[in-house]
Order: sequence, then C-alpha cells, then structure tokens
Amino acid sequence: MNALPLVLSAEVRDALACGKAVVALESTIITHGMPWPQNVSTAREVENLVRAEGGVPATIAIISGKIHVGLDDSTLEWLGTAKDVMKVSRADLAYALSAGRHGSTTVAATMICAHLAGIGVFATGGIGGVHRGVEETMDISADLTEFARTPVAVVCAGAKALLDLPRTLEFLETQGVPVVGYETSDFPAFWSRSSGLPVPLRADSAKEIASMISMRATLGLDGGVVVANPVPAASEIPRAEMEAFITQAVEEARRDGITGKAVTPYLLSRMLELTAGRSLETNIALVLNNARLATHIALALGAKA
Ligand code: PSU
Ligand code: MN
Repeated sequence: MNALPLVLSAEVRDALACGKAVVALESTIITHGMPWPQNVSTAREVENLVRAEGGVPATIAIISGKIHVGLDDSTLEWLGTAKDVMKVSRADLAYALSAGRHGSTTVAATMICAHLAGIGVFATGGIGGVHRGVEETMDISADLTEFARTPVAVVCAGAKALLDLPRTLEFLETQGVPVVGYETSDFPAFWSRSSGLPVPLRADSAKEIASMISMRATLGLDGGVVVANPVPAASEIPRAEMEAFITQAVEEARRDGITGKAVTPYLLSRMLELTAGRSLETNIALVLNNARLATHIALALGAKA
C-alpha cells in the first residue's frame, strides 16, 4: 500500500486539530475557469474573506504528485500561470498522483480530497452538471455522481447556466442528493439569481443547513449536499440577457468539436468574450458570496459539536 500522498499546510493542520471552521476551496476555477490575473487575485480574496469571517481557507491542488490542502501565496501565483496543470476529476486523481503530475481539482476531486483531509464544507462558483445536448454527447459532469458518494457540503451559485438545468436537477434527485436553496425558492443559475426552476429544498440560515448536514450524518446517509446560493442582486446578469450568449457559445463548442473536459473551460472563456468581461465580474462576486456562506455553515457545524 502507498502512504496517502496528502500534505496539509501548517495553518490547516492546526485549524483541524483544534476544531476550527475550515472551508475547502477548489483550484480548477484558478487554472481553467478564470483568466490570469483575476484567477489569482480572486483566489486570494476568497481566502482572505474566509479568514475575515472567522474561518480557515484550505485551497486544494495536486503538486508534483501530492494532494496539497492549504496553499501558500507563491504556490497560488504559480498555479495561476502554470501551463502543465491537469484538470483533475475523480477519474484522473490516482493517475495524477502516481505519475507525479501537477493538477487542479474540480468540484468532484476537491470533495474527495477535502473528505480525506477531514473537511466537510467547500465553496466553489458553480457545480458541473448535465450538458445541453446530452442526448447526443452523454456529457454529464462527474461532479454530480460525486455528490452521491462523498459527504461534503458544497456551496455554489447553482449549476452553470450553460448546462441543462432541468436535467441536472433530475439527475441529483435520482442520486438522492439534497439541493438546498439559501434564502431562495428558485434554483439559482450561476450568473443569474433564478433559473426559473423551483429549488427542491429551502433554508434561511446557515444554522438550518448545518442541522440538516448533521442529521444526514446521524442517519448514516452517504454523499454530499448542494447548497445553492444566488449571486448578489447587484452583481447578477439577468437570465434573458445571458441566454442568447449561452446558445451561441454552446453552438460554437459543438461546431468546433470540443469534447470531454475541455467543454466547460471553452464555454466559460467564450462567455467572457461574448459579455465583454461582465461574466467574469459576476463569477468573482458569486464565488466570494459562496465563501462567506460556506464559512458560516462551517462555524455553525462547529458550534453544534
Ligand atoms: N465554478 C466556477 N468556475 C469553474 C468551475 C466551477 O465558477 O471553472 C469548475 C469546477 O471545478 C467544476 C468544473 O467541477 O468547472 C466542471 O467541469 P466539468 O463540466 O468538466 O465536470
Ligand atoms: Mn464533461
């Protein structure tokens, strides 16, 4: 058996040892989700916000074949510009580690690594889901099946609006994954506050969400929780405005033969161009908003223990 290739930063190790509120953060958003330099500045801002709210941030990435939980500033900067970084999901994780590669972790891989480190709450932008055109492509993000297996609560602004959101919700329901709207009865659509679809469950405080998470543990239920937190109104781009851009970007991806793990990065960077940078501003605002709520949930979970 290999030793577990897991490296905790001193800050994260101490925080976990004394039961502080630790919030996991992913790194695919840094390497494949946002352009430099906003990717690095956002990663830093998110970490600082978690600290300001009373938590400890744990950004997760794979460096030279080891899972690092908690990155220092120079590593964040390196990650934001490095070119040889794999986008690592569940399928790629063991390979990236055994081959000694560098990798950024998707929602699915970050959930696995957070759980290995003993972290139960994680903030991201928007989870992956069922892609538009799934009838042809079978493209369903491995994030969705991860929610059925790994007990981590993921705070997001819903699933990316580029996706087939009705099918994404159906898939999560089939897999037994709770999807909880925070202070909303609508499933958020990433850049927009509402998808026009009802969210299956609703909670109006971090404490309520923490109670549900601990009840799931009491019941011995497998899997995670999707906490869907709408982007602040001041930063949203209305759904009607986004829809034409989304249709165009999805059509271009099909035309250009983009498949597999390249699809989501392609679509996000096309949206950035089509909205002349507005989609990135909104993406940054929603990630920060999610990090705040994730910290409050982690604090509420700690208060109950
Ligand atoms: N949230 C963002 N930007 C991103 C992502 C999430 O605001 O780039 C990433 C996450 O890592 C998520 C991934 O897991 O997009 C989905 O990729 P795919 O559709 O290939 O599973
Ligand atoms: Mn995919």
